Amino acid sequence: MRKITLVAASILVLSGAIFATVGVAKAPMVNGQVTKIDESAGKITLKHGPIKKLDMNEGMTMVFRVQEPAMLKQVKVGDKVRFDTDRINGQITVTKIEKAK
Ligand SMILES: [Cu+2]
Repeated sequence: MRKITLVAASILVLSGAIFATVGVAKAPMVNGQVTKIDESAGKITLKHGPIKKLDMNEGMTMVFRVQEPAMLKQVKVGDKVRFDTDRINGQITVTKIEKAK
């Protein structure tokens, strides 16, 4: 009986992890506007709305690192954008960015 309980518990934990992963993947992109681009530093300044997964509950303007330098060529200052972020090596990093349609 104890074995069955253990298996059931493992399945519950596993499916929880899968749902959490899918949830992150489906998280909507954040709306923002480019206010500055620093290609030599690989950084972009974005005015953005709340980003719940980074505990930013209010909009603000801040500097982000970009995952790929080429991302800085896809947008220019003044562009309205949609972007996604993650903490990579402890640094808040833009992982995806596109012009808002
Ligand atoms: Cu912020």
